[in-house]
This record gives sequence, C-alpha cells and structure tokens, in this order.
Amino acid sequence: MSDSPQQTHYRICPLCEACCGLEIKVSEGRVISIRGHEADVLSRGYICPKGVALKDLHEDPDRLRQPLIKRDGVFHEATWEEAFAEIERRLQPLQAAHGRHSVAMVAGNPTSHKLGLMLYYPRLLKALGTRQIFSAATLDQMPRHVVSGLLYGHWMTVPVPDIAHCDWLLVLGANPVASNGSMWTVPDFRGQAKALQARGGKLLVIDPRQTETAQLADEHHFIRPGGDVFLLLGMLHSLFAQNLVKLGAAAPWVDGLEAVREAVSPYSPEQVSARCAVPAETIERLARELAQTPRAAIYGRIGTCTQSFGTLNTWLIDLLNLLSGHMDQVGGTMFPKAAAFAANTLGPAGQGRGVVLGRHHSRVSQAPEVMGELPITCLAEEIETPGADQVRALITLATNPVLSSPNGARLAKAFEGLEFMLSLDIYLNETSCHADVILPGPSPLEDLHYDVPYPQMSWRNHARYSAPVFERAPGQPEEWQTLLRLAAIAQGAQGPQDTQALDEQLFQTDLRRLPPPQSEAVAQATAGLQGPQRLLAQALCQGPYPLSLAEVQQAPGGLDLGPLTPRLPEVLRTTTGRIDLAPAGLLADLQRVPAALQESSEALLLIGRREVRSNNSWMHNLPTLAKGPMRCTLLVHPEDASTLQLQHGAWAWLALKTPPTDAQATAPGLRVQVELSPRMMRGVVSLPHGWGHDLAGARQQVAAQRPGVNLNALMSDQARDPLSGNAVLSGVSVHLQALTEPA
Ligand SMILES: Nc1nc2c(c(=O)[nH]1)N[C@H]1C(S)=C(S)[C@@H](COP(=O)(O)OP(=O)(O)OC[C@H]3O[C@@H](n4cnc5c(=O)[nH]c(N)nc54)[C@H](O)[C@@H]3O)O[C@H]1N2
Ligand SMILES: Nc1nc2c(c(=O)[nH]1)N[C@H]1C(S)=C(S)[C@@H](COP(=O)(O)OP(=O)(O)OC[C@H]3O[C@@H](n4cnc5c(=O)[nH]c(N)nc54)[C@H](O)[C@@H]3O)O[C@H]1N2
Ligand code: SF4
Ligand SMILES: [Mo]
Repeated sequence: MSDSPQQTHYRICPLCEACCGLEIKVSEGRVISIRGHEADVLSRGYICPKGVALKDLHEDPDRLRQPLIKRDGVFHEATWEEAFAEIERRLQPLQAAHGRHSVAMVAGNPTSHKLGLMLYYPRLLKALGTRQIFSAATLDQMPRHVVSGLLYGHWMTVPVPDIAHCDWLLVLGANPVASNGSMWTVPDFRGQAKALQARGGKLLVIDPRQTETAQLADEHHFIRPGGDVFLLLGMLHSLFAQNLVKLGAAAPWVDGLEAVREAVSPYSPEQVSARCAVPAETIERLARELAQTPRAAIYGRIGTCTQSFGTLNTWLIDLLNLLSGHMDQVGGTMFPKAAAFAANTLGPAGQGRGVVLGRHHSRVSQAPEVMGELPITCLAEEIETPGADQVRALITLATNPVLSSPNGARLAKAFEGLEFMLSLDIYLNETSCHADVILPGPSPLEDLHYDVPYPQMSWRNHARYSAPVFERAPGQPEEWQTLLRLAAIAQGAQGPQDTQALDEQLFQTDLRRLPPPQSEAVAQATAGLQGPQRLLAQALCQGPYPLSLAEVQQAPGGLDLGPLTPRLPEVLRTTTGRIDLAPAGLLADLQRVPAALQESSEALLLIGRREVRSNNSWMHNLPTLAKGPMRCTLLVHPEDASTLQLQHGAWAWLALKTPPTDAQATAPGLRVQVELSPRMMRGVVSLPHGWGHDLAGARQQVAAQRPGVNLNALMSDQARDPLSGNAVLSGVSVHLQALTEPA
C-alpha cells in the first residue's frame, strides 16, 4: 500500500489570529505532514507548533464525535436526533414559562475562527431573542471595540501597525512572538520585526516581563502592571509640551484636539513616572522618537486591555498615533480593507450610524451592554440571583469559562444550578461536563475555512479560502447546520427539521431586503450555493474589490490584495463623518485617574502569560504540544524569591491580597510551583491561565496527566473596566508564601 497516492491540501490554520496558510499532505485518509505554505500570500511559509498539532487534534481519541446526553449524572452517547429531541424537550418549556431572557448564551474564542459559527451564531441569537449574551470578548479586547466604535464609527475598525514599512514600533502589553499577534493578524511577527530592524528601524517593548518579544527588541522597559494609563498620559502631555503635535493625514477629519490638550495637561512625565515606574526622561524621549520618526507606530494589546483602565489605555494609544501624525499613514498605523464582511467597506463611504453603548443593562450589577453583550463576569450572578429574567438555561459555544473566566469555581457551581445547559464543544472538559447535552463540531480538517474578522486586521490585504481536507464523519452535521437546528428549536419548532430549507428561507428573506440591482448581482454570485459558502460569495461580491468565490477558491495560496493603503475619510462610519478625539464618555472616565495616581504600589502584583505551545484552555490534550517542561509555573524574580525564602522548583501558596467575600469568594489560594526568572520585573509574578485540568468530570487524558492550576479559580469576577465591561486580569495584588511540602 506504500505506493498509494499522496494529496497536498492548502488550508488556513483556524487556531489563532495569525491565520497561517498550511500545506497538509494526506495519504489514505491520514495526515502525513503539516508545514507552512511557502506560497501563502499572507504567512509566506510561517507556522508554529500548534499548526502542526492539527494532526493530533484530528486524531485525538478524546475529541467528541457523537452527541452526549447526561442521564442521572452520567453521559451517554446519543444520535443527533435524540440529542435535538432532548434539547427541545428541556428548552422549550423553560422559554415558555420564563421568557426569552431566561436563556443565556456564551460564545468563546474559537467561534471567531470558524466561518459557519461566525455567520450562523447571530441567527441563533436572533431566534433566542435573549439579552443574556456573553463572550470571551469581555476577557480580552472589548476596550478595543469601544474605542474603534467611538472614534471611527464601527466596533471592527481597528488600526494596525503597517509593519512592512514602519521604522519605529512600540509594543505595549503584547507578546506577539509567543501569542502570534492579536487584533493584528501578523504571521511571523519575528521575521517582520527583524526586517524592520534590518532596514535600520527600532522595536521597543514595554512590559512587566522581559518577554520573548522584548528579547528581540532594541529597547525594553519594565512597567508597573496597571501603569499604562499614566505612561500614556505622560507621553501625550510630552507631545504637547515639546510642541510635537501634528495630525498628518488625519488633520482634516478630526475634532477635539483642545479638549485632549486640556485633559492631559495635569500629567507631566515627572508626575506620572513613579506610578508606572518608567523614568520621566524615557517617557519624554519615547514621545519625541514617536513624533520625529517619519514612519512610526504604537501597538497595544491584551496587557493594556485587561485592566480597570483598559478603554482609556486603548484610547490613549490611538491618540498617540493620531497626534504624532502617524494614523492612516504608510509605515504608521493603518486601516486594512477586507474583501468581505467588513462594515467599514459597506454602505455610504465616510459616514454611518456610529455606535451606541448601554442600550440596556445587566439585571443584577446594572453593567451596560456593549456591542450587544454583557460582561462575562456578570454571568454567575445572573444565574444565581432569583427574579424575573433570571438565567435558567445556558448554551455555551466553543468556550471553557470554568478555566478561562474569573471565579471559575463560582461559575461551575452556578452551572450545576441551571435547569438546562447545552454545550457545543469538541471536548468533554471543565465546562461542558456541567452540560445536559453536548453537541460536537467536526474536526477543523473537516471544515471549510474563510476568516471573517482577521482580514479586517491583517498586515496586508488578502482573500483566502480553504476547502475541507477530509470528508465529515457520517452523520456529523456542519456546525452552521447545528446552529440553524437550534434556532428552529428556539423558535418552537418540533421534530426533525430540514436545515437546508431553513437556510434557504433566511437567505431569501435577506435577499428581498436588498435593492434590485444589488439583489440581482447577489443572486447571480450565489447561484447553486448554500450555507456559509453562499453568504461568503455574497459578501465577496458586495465587498470593495469585488470578487467571486470561484476566483478566491482557485488561488490556493490566496489572493494578494496589496499593501495597506490610506483610507481616511472613506473608512469612517461615525454619524458626523469625523473623528472625535475626545468623546464625552472617555473624558468622564479620565476622572478616575487622579485618585489612582495617588495610590501606593507596594504590593506584589500578579500578571499572566502566554506560551507558544498552549492555546488558552484547550490544546493541552495534544501529545506534540504537551511534551517538554511544565509550563504552568509561577515566575518570580530571584531577589523577590530570596526575600520570600522561595527556591526554584519549590511549592508556594498564592492568594489574593484582598479576597472577595460571600457569594463572590474565590479559591482561598493556589498551590503553585515556583520558577525563578530574572526576566520578571521586581515585585511582579506571572502565572499562565487555562490550566487546572484536574477537575472531576472532564475527559482529557493527556491534559490530566499534568493538570497545572486554574489561575481563574483565584481571580475575582468583581473587577471590571466600567466602560467596556472587560475583566481585570492583570496587575492584581497578591500574597505569596513558601510551602514546606516537597515538590
Ligand atoms: N486570567 C486570564 N484569563 C484569561 C485570559 C488571560 O489573559 N488571563 N485570556 C482571555 C482570552 S484573551 C480569551 S480569548 C479567553 C478564551 O477563553 P474561551 O473563549 O473559553 O476559549 P478557550 O479557553 O480557548 O476554549 C475554547 C473551547 O472551544 C472548544 N473548541 C475548540 N474548537 C472548537 C470547534 O471547532 N467547535 C466547537 N464547538 N468548540 C471548539 C474547546 O474544546 C474549548 O472548550 O480566555 C480568557 N481568559
Ligand atoms: N501561544 C498562544 N498564543 C495565543 C494564545 C494562547 O493562549 N497561547 N491566546 C490567543 C488569544 S485568545 C489572544 S487574545 C492573544 C493575546 O495576545 P497578546 O496580547 O500578545 O497576549 P500575551 O502574550 O498574553 O501578552 C500580553 C503581555 O502583556 C504583559 N502585561 C501584563 N500586564 C501588563 C500591564 O499592566 N501593562 C503592560 N504594558 N503589559 C502588561 C504581559 O507580561 C504579556 O507579555 O493571544 C492569542 N495567541
Ligand atoms: S501561529 Fe500557529 S496556531 Fe497561529 S495560525 Fe499560525 S500555525 Fe496556527
Ligand atoms: Mo483572546
């Protein structure tokens, strides 16, 4: 059988935001090899170990291939029809008795990497009609969406560094060498950064840890966790003080410069230096270099978002790019132009409806809705607290909040109190084990692929499509079909449903809303298609290039749509057609800063970290990634360790300095293994999230062998950025104490 034909498939990796193009060799239905695809227009051959691990994921015996139904506390394999019947039997009476808001929905990170999930999840939400909508966005980038909405008029109008032409790049609170980038699709960041350096440019990193990215940089400065707001205000102050403010290409379109000048005037570098632990001269110099380098950009990411000042930080970063004349400029920070699905390419150019925040509020904490969602840190209380619209049923979609969301133990307990829980997940894990029914998706290699959000944030414009590598297992629906079936159940349908007919109905309804010339073009572009492919063909035809699906499909390495180009004012969708530099809500939030500036910062602070062989909470079950040293360790600076009498490899007790009480109580502490690291800032320790695979009920045999500890069992769900609802996950005050037991 050794002469059996080998096939080569090209497909996009669905595991992280780098969206690398892969070359997958297959023989007799098995993966032989996975490499980076050299001819891919975006990633040009780059790959990381997780891409290679798609083989393990496809073959993982623990990956679910059948629906599971829990009866008397035990999961049993079921047919798809049995599973849908059970959901119908349990969900519909709850909706009828308690109303639509009694069903909550939580979506996780992989949702944004799946075409079918991205396009059909909104259909399920609409069918449910619930306001109890949560996602990982409020553990992550919600501040970015808020600022994009307020300044440029759409949540997804995200400026990214034009790294191909930039000569000075300041990275703040991000570690793209390990994370492969976020809210910025830039496969092979290391290669791009080295090219920048090779042309005489400079990479600078500001981070409480000397990260893998910092080790590559020309300059690294420690910052006291949570100190970014002070540093950024100091830099803006310094731009004004040194008379360096220039608006460049954005000048004709901006308002509010005087309001910004006034707002930052109290924060001289001398004033803020102690609070961020960056010397005043450095703050001044950074501002000067930013303004005086013709092609320069600042990029901030999750370390700047998961703080109580997350939205302010994101705003101040954009202001620095704008006020140094680098916004929308080649080599500065630019707006990608995606071939499909980008709201900032649709409708009248240059003006739009803008965004509205707080259209409703959460029932218990009164947290404002943002982008249609409530903060995920409000989920537990919405389940626990009696009253009208109490959450009684929950649907989770590709998410593991017991490990990924603060106060995971409280969530796990709340899940046990639900009247019904459904998980759409490919594993029986720490979250889905609480469900009554689990519906698995296909293996990623059995799924077609086109990225919806990431081309909107890519370093270069492109359009890439991948066909499935393998056929789906018999009986396994595509996930969009599962979502449509659930939408029908949410609307009261009984018994088996024809998902193709449902899809047809929804599509035709949408088509009728288009004006005749457009509807004809769309009908033509989508003829003979269905499901996500049809919606993709529609989006490509309505997009700014415009393209046919066939054109994209016929380019195995993707279509190169060129470098980023200036887009102001066409990209704007604000009501005024202008950029308000100083939105009232942001100016008001700035009122919290003076008090924070006075706070002392003596405590030991906890931050997280990412490591290239890990992916949040869910790839620890794959043998090729799980090998090597234990990654769930607490990094401690050797001098801090010596003060605390901690040895390398010893066990220590990590607890919150001010633990929450009563219902909000988190784990009293975590038993963590200490790893000495001179790369930590003094007074700061680091523990990664997504571990703790020793909880009863999960079925991930490899992960359970080295479970690690769940950082989010310790984290409080009470700390949020008030504007975005984003959780505070970094810069938390902790106690650390040596334990005497042997390792
Ligand atoms: N303390 C702390 N906590 C954090 C963070 C932090 O920095 N610090 N980071 C936060 C961030 S940025 C994020 S995005 C969140 C991520 O948190 P989540 O959104 O919960 O995502 P994951 O932990 O990656 O879990 C993904 C789940 O999707 C399942 N899955 C994978 N592929 C598929 C598929 O194709 N279909 C279906 N149906 N399911 C699938 C996996 O089995 C897993 O259960 O974690 C957050 N939590
Ligand atoms: N290998 C791997 N890759 C991933 C993931 C993963 O889990 N593993 N997760 C994916 C997801 S969901 C996301 S959202 C992205 C995130 O991508 P990144 O934003 O690059 O995430 P991190 O690597 O956590 O980098 C955040 C950095 O912020 C620093 N930091 C912490 N607190 C502060 C602070 O107060 N101020 C400043 N200036 N810095 C601070 C941390 O030390 C850390 O180096 O990564 C994605 N890629
Ligand atoms: S960096 Fe790794 S995980 Fe991310 S898309 Fe590329 S191969 Fe996949
Ligand atoms: Mo994330």
